[in-house]
Amino acid sequence: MLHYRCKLLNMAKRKLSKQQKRRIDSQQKNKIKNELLQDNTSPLDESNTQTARVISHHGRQLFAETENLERIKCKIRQNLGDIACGDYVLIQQAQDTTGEAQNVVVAVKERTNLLVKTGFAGAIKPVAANIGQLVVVTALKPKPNPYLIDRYLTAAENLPAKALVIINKIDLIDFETKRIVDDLTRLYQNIGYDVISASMKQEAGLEEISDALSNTTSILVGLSGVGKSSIVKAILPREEIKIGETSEATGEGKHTTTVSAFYHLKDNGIIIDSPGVRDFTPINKSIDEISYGFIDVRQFNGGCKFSNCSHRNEPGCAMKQAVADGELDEQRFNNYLRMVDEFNEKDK
Ligand SMILES: Nc1nc2c(ncn2[C@@H]2O[C@H](COP(=O)(O)OP(=O)(O)OP(=O)(O)O)[C@@H](O)[C@H]2O)c(=O)[nH]1
Ligand SMILES: [Mg+2]
Ligand SMILES: [Zn+2]
Repeated sequence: MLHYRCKLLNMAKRKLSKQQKRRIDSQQKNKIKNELLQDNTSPLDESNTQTARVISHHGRQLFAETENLERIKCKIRQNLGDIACGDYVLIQQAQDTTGEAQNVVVAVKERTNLLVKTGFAGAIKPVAANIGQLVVVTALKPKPNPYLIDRYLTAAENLPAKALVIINKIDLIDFETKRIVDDLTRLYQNIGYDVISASMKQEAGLEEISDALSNTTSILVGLSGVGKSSIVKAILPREEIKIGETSEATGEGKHTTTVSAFYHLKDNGIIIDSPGVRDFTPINKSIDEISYGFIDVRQFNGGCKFSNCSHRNEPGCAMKQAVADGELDEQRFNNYLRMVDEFNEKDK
């Protein structure tokens, strides 16, 4: 009997020591994991990291695509700053408490550019990083807003990135809207931008769009409901994309896409279908950025009689003269002045 109890005790002891061992192991693993997740100022050992590109980002977690196109879920080390869809990140593996491998983003690589927007209460929110081309999507419904198009174009110039204008839903064309499409096309083509008229409903303009999106990373911007997701779906028929309903009452969409999505196209093209960006306001850091953003207006910079010309009432204004001579489009010039006014208002 005594012998048996001893045996039980011994077993308990062994069991205890096994449990202890597990606890110590897990504490050690946790330590590694926590060290990785915490802001670590010691130099990064890049030998056991891999590079991946962020395809979507939700709070402290993101999905990234490795160089061999494997999509992995990652935790993010603290204090890495803003991370956006399109960012290249360095990933290291750690083990979690259950011994399972976990990917941790330990650094964000230097970006070529970062598109930001102003969110609620003026907070600056990153939209996408390392963008080669901004595709400004407009449509016949909701109606094109040239001021918004110009705001996107100034954003593209300052990123810097190429810009392309797509006028979607031309199947809805009628006598009145035909003039809108023609005017927009002529205006932006004259300035030097590519303009593609398209209809996802009639599958018109698809090849032109596909060609324009090859060999670069593009982001689609434009009002909710213009058909950004429909364009992606049309050029990538096998991808599953949620297409939203357009509200018949207002002609506006319902902000169907809420998280940036990332798609591969033919010829190394990549497209990021951003959330509805109804409130997108490119953040101009200076009047110079606005002037630079209007590629047609900027060529008259420095040509006015007064070096501090506001281009409103002064004599010898090269810009007003250009408008009078038909060398500068009046609507673009007015949009430029309006953007300058809005910038100055903001600073008051
Ligand atoms: N008539 C017509 N309708 C279209 C066309 N392209 C898209 N639509 C419709 O427009 C609506 C909105 O399309 P989406 O692709 O969801 O619009 P979106 O720009 O992605 O909208 P958000 O994700 O909210 O920013 C859907 O009902 C589409 O079926 C087109 O070429 N012609
Ligand atoms: Mg969408
Ligand atoms: Zn002037």
